[in-house]
Amino acid sequence: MKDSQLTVTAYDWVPGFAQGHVRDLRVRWALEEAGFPYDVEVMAQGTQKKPAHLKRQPFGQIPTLEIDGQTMFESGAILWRIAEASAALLPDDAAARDRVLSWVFCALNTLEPPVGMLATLELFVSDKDAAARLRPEIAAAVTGVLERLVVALGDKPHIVGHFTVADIVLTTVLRDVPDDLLADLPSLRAYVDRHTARPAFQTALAGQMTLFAENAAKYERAG
Ligand SMILES: N[C@@H](CCC(=O)N[C@@H](CS)C(=O)NCC(=O)O)C(=O)O
Repeated sequence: MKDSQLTVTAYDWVPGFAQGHVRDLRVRWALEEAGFPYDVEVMAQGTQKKPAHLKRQPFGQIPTLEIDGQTMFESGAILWRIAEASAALLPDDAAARDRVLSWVFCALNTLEPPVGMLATLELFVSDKDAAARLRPEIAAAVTGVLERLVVALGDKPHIVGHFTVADIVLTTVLRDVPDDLLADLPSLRAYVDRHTARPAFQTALAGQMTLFAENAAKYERAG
């Protein structure tokens, strides 16, 4: 994969609340950690729902990763594909790899759904009274899974042995948890800070944010 032609899709701009949180970040971060060179295909807002993109991503979303002309979608699948090609992201030991795979699925299937539900409630539900009424219940569901994660992580720096792809997925999900819910869980706050301090994360984040800064004027003009 190191010598493959790799192209990740990214938006040219998103609203402020989503900046630094769009899922091409995960892919860029994994590629940076692996040391695999890649191009970025910058997509103007709206083009994600056009037939050309729907052919490669059936739901009109990003990210996709093109690998030597073959396109993959779903950030979890893409990250696993990258990890399988990089010793920087997966341990050699088969049992440890299985634990990493379990944690990747856990991040996407157990943690991300309630975190995403909370974000939907806070950002997209137009009935603000209904959102405020429902928030405590959804927040409790998020806290419930986070408290189990605290126990599983214990005082380890990474979720399985050394740094792996599971830490990338977990960190990107935890970054979407509102501050008030992480405030009482210092080990998770420290976990996020430890991983987002990595140079590969910082490079990936800068790559995403630079595009938004470059294209902001175009969208602000459009109102
Ligand atoms: N499960 C998908 C979710 C992808 C997703 O939700 N992508 C968002 C950006 S983070 C998107 O492109 N949404 C459609 C849009 O903004 O029009 C994945 O992990 O790849």
